[in-house]
Amino acid sequence: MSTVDDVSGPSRLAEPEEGISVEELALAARNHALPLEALRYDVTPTGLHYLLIHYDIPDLDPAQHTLTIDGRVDRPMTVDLAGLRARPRVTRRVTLECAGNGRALLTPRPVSQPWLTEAVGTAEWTGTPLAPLLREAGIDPDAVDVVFTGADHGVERGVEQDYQRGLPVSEALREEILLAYEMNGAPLLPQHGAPLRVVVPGWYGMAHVKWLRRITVLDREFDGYQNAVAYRLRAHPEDPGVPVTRIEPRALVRPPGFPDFMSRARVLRPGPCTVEGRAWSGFAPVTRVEVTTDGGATWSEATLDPGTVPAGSGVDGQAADERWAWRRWRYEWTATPGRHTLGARATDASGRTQPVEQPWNRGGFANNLVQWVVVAVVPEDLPAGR
Ligand SMILES: Nc1nc2c(c(=O)[nH]1)N[C@H]1C(S)=C(S)[C@@H](COP(=O)(O)O)O[C@H]1N2
Ligand SMILES: [Mo]
Repeated sequence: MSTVDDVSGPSRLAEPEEGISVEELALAARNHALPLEALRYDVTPTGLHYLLIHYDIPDLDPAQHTLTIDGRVDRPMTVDLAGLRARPRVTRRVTLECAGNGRALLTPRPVSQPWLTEAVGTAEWTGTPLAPLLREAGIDPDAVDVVFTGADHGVERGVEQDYQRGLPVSEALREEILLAYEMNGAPLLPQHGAPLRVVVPGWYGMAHVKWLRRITVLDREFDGYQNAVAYRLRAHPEDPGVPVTRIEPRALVRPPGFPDFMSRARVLRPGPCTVEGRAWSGFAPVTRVEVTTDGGATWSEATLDPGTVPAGSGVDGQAADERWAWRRWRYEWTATPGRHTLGARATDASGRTQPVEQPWNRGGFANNLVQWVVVAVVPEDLPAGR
């Protein structure tokens, strides 16, 4: 007889010289990243937003879809999409980043979705705030966690499950949390959670449960797989670790010049060059971005763009609240012939910043090591037609 263990092994680290496996390639092909040139957009065009789907995209009929709120509440309820659409409508611009971003660059490499640095995107999410619904349902005073259940089902490290994530009740009651049914002004696409997902501004991607069908209030800490086993910062397999929560600050450079097809290394002409990119943090606003063009030997201040509108209500007809969106930064550089290693590091108002030495944990989570972009500054055209 066969068991799920035949197809679902324990987590592991790659051997020192082990390359990316076909299994990791299969994950990378399903779950694409943001092409870094798309850092040019304030709002990521939907098809360029990164994707992370643990199991299969479920087959859901929006007309039949319902959301149930139950558990430790006085008035359990079930609402359909029309009911949610009839409620107050809010749009927020929110940057999402996968907690595993940067994992494939770690040594040793945790074997999982092999992200480089681009598992990020910014969208305008439209939906209705969650907190009023929870208040209408009447949360028990002894509530501890709120569990969000998706309609997708799979097996992970031997545990069969629906995708579920718990949030502390204090977080779940933040007014900024949305039950979103639109992304960038259009109905959610299947891969982004159609017809309904939760958006938890400031938190890593795993909290933004897609294909949302149930919200359950618990009077204890949620001990489901994605909270108790998967998304924890652990030094070794027996380490109970700490939960992965909010997004650590990160800046990304939009690679200047043009790329080599195979290596993705950059080629650039000498002279003035605006180095630019985006920076974000889920803890506090980004207050500073520094740029290096010599591999981290020296750092210079970049200029942060002001947000285009101040944080506001984000109600329809007004500009979306951008407090939780990335900010553009720029730095004027004079490129001189030769090889240069560019990087940027963000610091936020809580004092968090980005390390130049890798922060490491078993899952490769919340790792915000500085991104390095190698550019060859070449005076003339390269020989054509090779
Ligand atoms: N139901 C469900 N929700 C989910 C996931 C999932 O696999 N199933 N993946 C999570 C993870 S790990 C991330 S990073 C984000 C990615 O959202 P996106 O694909 O819309 O960018 O969705 C989160 N929500
Ligand atoms: Mo993720």
